[in-house]
Amino acid sequence: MSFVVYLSRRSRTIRLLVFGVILVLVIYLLATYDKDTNSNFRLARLTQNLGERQVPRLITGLGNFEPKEIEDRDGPGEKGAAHHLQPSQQNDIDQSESDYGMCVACSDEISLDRSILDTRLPECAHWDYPTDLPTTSVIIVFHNEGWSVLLRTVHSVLNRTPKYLLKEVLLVDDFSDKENLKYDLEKYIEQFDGKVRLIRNSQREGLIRTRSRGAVEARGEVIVYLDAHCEVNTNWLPPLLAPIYRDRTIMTVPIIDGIDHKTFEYRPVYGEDRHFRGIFEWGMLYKENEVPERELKSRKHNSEPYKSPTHAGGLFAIDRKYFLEIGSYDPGLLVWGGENFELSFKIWQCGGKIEWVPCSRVGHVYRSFMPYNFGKLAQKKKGSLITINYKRVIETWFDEKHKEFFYTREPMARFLDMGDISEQLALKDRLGCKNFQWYMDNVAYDVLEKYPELPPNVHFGELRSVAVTKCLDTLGHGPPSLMAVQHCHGFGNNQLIRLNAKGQLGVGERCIEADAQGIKLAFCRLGTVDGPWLYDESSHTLMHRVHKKCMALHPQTSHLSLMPCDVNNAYQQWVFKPLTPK
Ligand code: UD2
Ligand code: MN
Repeated sequence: MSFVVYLSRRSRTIRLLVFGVILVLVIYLLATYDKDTNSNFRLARLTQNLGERQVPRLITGLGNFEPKEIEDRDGPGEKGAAHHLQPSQQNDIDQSESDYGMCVACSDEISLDRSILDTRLPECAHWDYPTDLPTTSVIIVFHNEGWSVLLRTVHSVLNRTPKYLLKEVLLVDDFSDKENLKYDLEKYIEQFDGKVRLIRNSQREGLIRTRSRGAVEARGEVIVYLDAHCEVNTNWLPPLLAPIYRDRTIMTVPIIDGIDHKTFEYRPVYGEDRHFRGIFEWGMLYKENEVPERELKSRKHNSEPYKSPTHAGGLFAIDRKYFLEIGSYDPGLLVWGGENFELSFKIWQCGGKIEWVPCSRVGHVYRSFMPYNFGKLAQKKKGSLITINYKRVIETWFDEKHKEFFYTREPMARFLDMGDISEQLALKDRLGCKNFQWYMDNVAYDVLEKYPELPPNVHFGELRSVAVTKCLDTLGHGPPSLMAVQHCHGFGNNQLIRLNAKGQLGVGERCIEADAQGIKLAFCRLGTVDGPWLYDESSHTLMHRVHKKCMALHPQTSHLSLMPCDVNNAYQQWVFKPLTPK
């Protein structure tokens, strides 16, 4: 009897042991399961290169995520069509244009749930993505935005995002003072049963710090930032999450379509099969460039993500913890501008990547002008505040050689006080980041093709006419346009003229040329840094080497043109007067 008990006990132990071993084996196999070897995993190319820091996840399956039904609605602005108001509404149109930089009166007549056209490449509908993508907080920071425009952003996210992936829409109010935003939003978002959360700054922080606060407060694994005047397109989120799922150091960026600020027409930004990426010129203005062959060819399908040196700033997805680990944004950046470069240089140089995702499209309203001021934070004018931000960024991330290009293009930046960047330099050190030359050689290798190394300025400052003590001025016009002389105001800007060692006369990012009509502000020829001008310091003449004539001011009409050179004519004499920092 006791022998039988002994035997059965023993066999139970063996059975338990065998079962345990099998269990451990199954868990091990699941945890180390390599998704790339799964032939069903159609994103194999898209998401390979498992980063070292990748936490293995259990794949629970693949899903297509495409909506089951086509949005078929009729009404103003539906299918992304332009909506035109009546002539009798002109007052409202003008009022909202001046309050918001866009026609909020027009937006008010369009459904918050309106349909828009699917602007993606057709093949986008056929990708599968892992079903256990990370949960997401969509963070929308806002300051004095139009009610219907802000809420259409929220509705579009709720309507076009898989519920289980959307942890929350987090609205962060940057101290708005519009009545409806201040008093009615809490009530409005009650209908969303906690899916939409609202927090408010107790003072104006600017968009950069407000975004960093959003990251701290968010509850999702991934955070996605949107401006408060966006509409997300069909199945926009899974393609942004998939690259991050495989490598948490990838930041992903949707393709930004345009929403017209007057009619709210939703328009694809460019032909669906042409791809652009973010670069910059040496004054740190953001530019887009057609993606180089080298990068395009590294992919199998035209709808796959591609690497980009930088991004426009507003719309992107990033692993929340990763964003916090790399210090989110430099807290020394003020209000608006430059944060897109700061984050991009930091990500690339410190081991991460930026990918633009053609299958994710989001519409954005580009305003006619910036309707808000920078509040108490800005002791200075908007322009110099943005340049200070650029200076912090380049002083942290550029090397000596490339910093010089920035100061050549923005000579007054040398005199601006950028505050203390020692924390940023320490962070760079701590994260073991690569240098700027590495970034230029390996990531932003198309920048120099468009914006070559800048020769130093031989002169810069106001260009004063000796005859009338007035200064050459763009009058704030864009190119192509005639230039003129104006009262010298000493602030630079439209009167800050630079002559470089290769004869190029520039103002801001533009060039000064001459033709039969006169002296003109022109687009600089991409890829060139030379020009026709020769300044003679003894006679003070500015000669155009091709036409062999000199820049002259008409004594009566003040018209500027090229005239046969006459060194004794005061109307052909110009002096570069250095500007003093203000
Ligand atoms: C672009 C970016 C923007 C930001 C900016 C540079 C896109 C489409 N837009 O300018 O996201 O990166 O460049 O910094 O890439 N806001 C605040 N507080 C402020 C000012 C603005 O919360 O003090 C909000 C504003 O309501 C909006 C967002 O920040 O939701 C971006 O501002 P914007 O739309 O005026 O910037 P934008 O699109 O001209
Ligand atoms: Mn915007």
